[in-house]
Amino acid sequence: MDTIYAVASGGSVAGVCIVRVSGPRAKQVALKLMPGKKLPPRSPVVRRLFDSGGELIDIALVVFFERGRSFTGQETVELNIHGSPAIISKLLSEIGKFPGTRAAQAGEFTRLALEYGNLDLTQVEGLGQLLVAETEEQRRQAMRVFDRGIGKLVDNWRKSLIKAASTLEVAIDFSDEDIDLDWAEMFHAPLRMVLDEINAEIEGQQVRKSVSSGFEVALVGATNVGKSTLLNALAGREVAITSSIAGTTRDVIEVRMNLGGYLVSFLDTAGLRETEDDIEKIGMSAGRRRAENADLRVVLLENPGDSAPTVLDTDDIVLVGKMDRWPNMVGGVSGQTGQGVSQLVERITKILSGRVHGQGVIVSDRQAAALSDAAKVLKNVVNVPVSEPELVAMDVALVIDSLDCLIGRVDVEDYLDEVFSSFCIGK
Ligand SMILES: Nc1nc2c(ncn2[C@@H]2O[C@H](COP(=O)(O)OP(=O)(O)OP(=O)(O)O)[C@@H](O)[C@H]2O)c(=O)[nH]1
Ligand SMILES: [Mg+2]
Repeated sequence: MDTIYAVASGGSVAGVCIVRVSGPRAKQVALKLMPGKKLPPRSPVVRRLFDSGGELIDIALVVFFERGRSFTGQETVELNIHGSPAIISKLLSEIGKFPGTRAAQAGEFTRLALEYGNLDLTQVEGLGQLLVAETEEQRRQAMRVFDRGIGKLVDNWRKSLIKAASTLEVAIDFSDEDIDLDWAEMFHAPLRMVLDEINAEIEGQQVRKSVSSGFEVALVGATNVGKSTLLNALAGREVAITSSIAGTTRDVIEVRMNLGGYLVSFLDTAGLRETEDDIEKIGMSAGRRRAENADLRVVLLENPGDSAPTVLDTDDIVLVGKMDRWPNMVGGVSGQTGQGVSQLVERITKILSGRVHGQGVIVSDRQAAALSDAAKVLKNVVNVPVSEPELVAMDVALVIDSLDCLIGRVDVEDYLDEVFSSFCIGK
C-alpha cells in the first residue's frame, strides 16, 4: 500500500496550509523531515522541517495519528505549514522523494476512510456536499447526511425488517400445526410502517435536492407591472432592462442569489398581454413554461382586485406591484422604492423552509434509487398474504440488500447470516 500525500486545506494563499500524509510510511516520512525528533501520537508539536540537503523548509505544527485513530484509518501525519505556494511545493516535492510515497488522487483520503469503515457511503456523499455548501440550508442539509442521518434511519428500518422476518420463523416452525397467526398484526404492520417512512423519504428528496441545486422562483404578471424592477431590487444590481414601454422583457432572465440561506434562482419573465408581435409571443410562451415548472411563482398585479393572469399553486404569492402608487397599501411590493421587498423575501424563505423542514434526510438520486428498489419489493410483501414464508423471507432479505446498497454496506453474507440466523432455509 502506498503512502499518499496532498494538500488537505483550501486552495489559495492562506496563513496556514495542511499537508496530509497517510499510509504505512507516514510517520517514517515525517520523521525524516525532522531529524532527531520524535512524534507523539495525537499531540500537536512544533517542528522544524528540513529538506534532504538539511535546509530549513518551514516551521510547522505537526500532528501524528496512529493507524486506526485517523480519518483514513491509516497511519497519518498532518503538517500545518505556512500557506505559501513556495513552501507547499517544496514540502510536497520533498515528501515525494521518499520511496513508497505518491500524490493522493482526488477523494482518495475519503475513499480510504470509506474502505476502513470510518464513513459509510452516504456520509461520503454528505461530506462531498458539505465541502461545497454555500448557503446555510445547504450546510445544514449536508451536515445531517454527514452526521450519519441516513445510516441511523437504515439501522432502524433494518431492525424492524429483521424483527418482522423473525415472525416468519415462527410460521415456518409451526407450519405443520394448525395455529392461526395474526399476520396483519405481527408481520404486515411493522413492514408497512417501514414502507411509509421510506416513501416519505423518497417524496421529500426532490425538494431537498433543490436545496443543493437551487429553487426557482418566477416573477410573472402583465406587462409593465414592475417585474424587472423588482428583480433588480432583489438582486441589488441592474440585471434586467426596465422601461415604461410595455413588453420590454422578452427572454427569461435568471439571477441566482442566496435568499435567507436558500439558493434561489429568480426568473424574470415577459409580461403577459395580447400581442401581434411574434417575438414577444415566443418570449411569453417561454416565460410561461419556465414559470409553470418553477418551484414558486410571484405574481404582480397592476391594481388591487385584479385577478392573476396565470394558473396558480396554493403556495404562490400574489401581490400588487408598484405599491407606492397606492397610499395606505399593505401587502404589496415596489421594486422602485423597496417597499415590501424584505417582507416578500421573508415570505418566500418561509415557504421554502416549510417545504424542506421535517422532510427526512435523503438527498441524491442514487439514494432515492436505492430506496425505490427497497420500496418496490416491500410493497409486494406488505400486500400479499403470507402463504410461503420462505419466499417472503427472501423478499425481506432483498429489501435489506437495497438498504445496504444505500449506505454502501455491500457484504451480502453479513445480512443473510443475520436474517437467516435462526432459519432453516428449504424446510
Ligand atoms: N411607481 C413605480 N413605478 C415602477 C415600479 N416598478 C417599476 N416601475 C416603472 O414601471 C415601468 C415598468 O417597469 P418594469 O420593471 O420594466 O416592468 P415589467 O413588469 O418588467 O414590464 P415588462 O418587461 O414589459 O413585462 C418602468 O417605467 C418602471 O420605472 C414601482 O415599484 N413603482
Ligand atoms: Mg420586464
